[in-house]
Amino acid sequence: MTDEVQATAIAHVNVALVKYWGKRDAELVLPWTSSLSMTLDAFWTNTTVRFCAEAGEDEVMLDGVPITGVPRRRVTGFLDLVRSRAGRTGRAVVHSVNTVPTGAGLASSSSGFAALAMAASAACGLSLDATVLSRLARRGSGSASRSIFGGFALWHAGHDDESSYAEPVPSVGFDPVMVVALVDTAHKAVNSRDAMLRTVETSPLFRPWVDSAAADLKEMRDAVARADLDTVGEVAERNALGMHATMLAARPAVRYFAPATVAVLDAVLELRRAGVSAYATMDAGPNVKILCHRADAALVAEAVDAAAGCPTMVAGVGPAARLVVEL
Ligand code: 2P0
Repeated sequence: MTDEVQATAIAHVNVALVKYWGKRDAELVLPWTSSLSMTLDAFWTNTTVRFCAEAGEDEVMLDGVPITGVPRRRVTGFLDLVRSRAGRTGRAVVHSVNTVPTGAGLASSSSGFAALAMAASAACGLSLDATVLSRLARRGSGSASRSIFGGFALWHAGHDDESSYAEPVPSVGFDPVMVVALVDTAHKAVNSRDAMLRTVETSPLFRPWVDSAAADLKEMRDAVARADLDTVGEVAERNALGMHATMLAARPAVRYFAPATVAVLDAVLELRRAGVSAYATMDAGPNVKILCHRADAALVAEAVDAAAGCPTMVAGVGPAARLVVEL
């Protein structure tokens, strides 16, 4: 075995159009519902993993700063999983750089664990196909299973480790953008892992939302395949607001809406009344992602600015995760 081995991977953030919210099995990260996402070109994580021969503590750096506590344990636990698959021992050094604010509901864990899964497995000499890689990334963070793929990806909930993985969804000619309204990029008060657990355990609206998700998924898959932005948008908006309703009904409530969030949601309704195809989705944070045609992106950004005075970024459909070839 080589003493020191390393690999670098880049994975892009994805935003779910039909959401994952709630685990049936926390250890294996098996979700209650299947979900479907769009990978974004504008936000990604670049991660280098080096495995050393000597024993010792793993070193995990995010944006040049060592991470500690629970986030660090999630990474080292994931590295243990990769080491045990590869039959490798010795410490790891991980350097990760995010182009997206971490922990602010901008899906940094989706790109983060997808890049980590790809870089760590390659550094160990494991040659995994995209399905196996998706299953591995899922163990780090559920949404990461989808960031292995570019374009649109469907994560099958499955019923065990083998059957729970993502795959690409056909989407010929579908090229929308998401205008991301950066309402607040500070670290959120309740992280998504804790929020979804509380929702599953206490929200009387959780089961009805799970029951409605199957129809949303089917409608979404068909609409993506025929590049039908209005149906994609309608289903995405109702699915996301339904997910937030489950959280609002949790005990105690999990509420990610800020005043500016509501102002942006109002602006989206105004845009639709004016005939613009613009639809909102939100994740575990106050930021709003507005799906629209590329030609309308500037108009949507202006409306957000006028309504809430917050900055926006425009993201198109992004590529699959990939290894960076070192020269
Ligand atoms: C999603 N989110 O489908 C949903 C919608 C947030 C709202 O996946 O506990 O970081 O690591 O599996 O993937 C965020 O949760 O959760 C998420 P874990 P994850 O994108």
